[in-house]
Amino acid sequence: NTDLKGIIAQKIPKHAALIKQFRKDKGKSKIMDVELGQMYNGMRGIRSMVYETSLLDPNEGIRFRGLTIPDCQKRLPKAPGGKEPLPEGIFWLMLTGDVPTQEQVNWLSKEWAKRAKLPSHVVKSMDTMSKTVHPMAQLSAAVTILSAESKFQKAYASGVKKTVYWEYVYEDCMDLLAKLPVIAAKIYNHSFRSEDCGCVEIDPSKDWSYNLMTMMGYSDPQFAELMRLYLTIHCDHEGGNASAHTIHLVGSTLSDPFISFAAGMNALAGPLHGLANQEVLVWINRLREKLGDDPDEKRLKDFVWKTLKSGQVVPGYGHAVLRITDPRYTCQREFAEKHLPDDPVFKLVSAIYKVVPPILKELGKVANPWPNVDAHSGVLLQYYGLTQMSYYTVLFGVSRAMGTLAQLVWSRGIGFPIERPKSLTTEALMKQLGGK
Ligand code: FCX
Repeated sequence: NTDLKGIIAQKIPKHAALIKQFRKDKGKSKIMDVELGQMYNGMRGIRSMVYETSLLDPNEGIRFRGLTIPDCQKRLPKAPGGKEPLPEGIFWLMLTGDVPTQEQVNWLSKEWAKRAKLPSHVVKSMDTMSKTVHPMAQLSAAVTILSAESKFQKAYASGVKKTVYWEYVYEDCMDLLAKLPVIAAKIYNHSFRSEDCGCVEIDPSKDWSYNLMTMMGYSDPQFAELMRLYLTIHCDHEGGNASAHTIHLVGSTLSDPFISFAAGMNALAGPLHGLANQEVLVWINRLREKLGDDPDEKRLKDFVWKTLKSGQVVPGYGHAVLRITDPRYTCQREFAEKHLPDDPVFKLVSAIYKVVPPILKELGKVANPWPNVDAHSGVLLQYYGLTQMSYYTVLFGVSRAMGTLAQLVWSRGIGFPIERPKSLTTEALMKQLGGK
């Protein structure tokens, strides 16, 4: 059955009824106590939102609707002759909760290809944007402008019932997902390639990742495989991270999916979040300039300490929730071991993996000394010729759309209200706790 909208139309009322009963039975139950320290520490660890598409375990990593990354690599459909999962499959999984068949995934590739064309006003705005605008700002601007096409916005203005909001949100999310590779490729071509690069069109017989790659001017089938893996593993990381949470929050005001997603991209563009993949390669290149490709351990350690002593973070290491090496790092490392074992930058990334965690442990204050997803993605992209580091986070954003937009459909389907946690002043807190 490839009727994706019909499948979720059946599932949403069942899940909404389950939640209704659950709230009736357990609505007053306590989940946890909140400590003052958590309020001042970026709300770290406070269990305060419901997000259905994925769940992060500090000691295991991410699960998408219950499946780990190795599970997804094994069970999700592949491109002909390919070994990596098609991102279309993980979107289907997150949206429906079911592992899709090859037929369902092929349908999704075709459906997105069908919806991919950009309106001419968006093309015009993108073409006239200054090339000095960071690719992430271009992404945010292009998607914001695309909101002129929102079906949800029009339906809301015409007064449709709350129970059918999700149907229009679904249409907008599908349109946005379909158009994102075209937007992303246009940003790449506009920023880094000559005006007459002969940018190709979507090929409806090919998958989402392959189309993105070819529209950016790449053709190596192994790079298409990397793209499929990359776009699969960056898709979601439960709901509390800055980009997902922003999209969830803005969506809860009934802003349309385009402007909700654009808001999340502005969060992803921060160096402590998605921009870290750019920062990692900038840092590695600086290291290579100073120490060459094969520095001994002592010089490598000195370089890391110098970074820390100058007050900077080691990009790509640490995490607010994870307490292990990120499985998204591990699967990229496995890809590199298979396809580029002799690449000097990959060898350097491996050497860094040996020296950084003990140093961060020694520092004493870092909760997680292990690498996160961003520590490995840049080295893979640059191996295939994608050396423009300021572009990397755009690919992260294209992928992050899948989890966050799948959740947006569910949030409107379930009828989550506008999000509005309570804040307090320090004065009010002192009054309550008796501090001075
Ligand atoms: N290098 C140096 N110091 C680090 C560090 C790192 N990689 N990671 C954490 N620390 C420091 C923090 O800066 C903080 O110092 P402070 O008390 O002087 O302000 C202290 O250790 C405690 O922070 P901690 O609780 O471990 O981490 P947070 O939850 O506050 O922050 C991030 C998590 C990811 C922001 C932090 O580890 C970091 O800055 N890492 C480098 C940037 C990065 O890789 N970001 C990408 C994360 C992620 F995968 C993604 O969103 O894409």
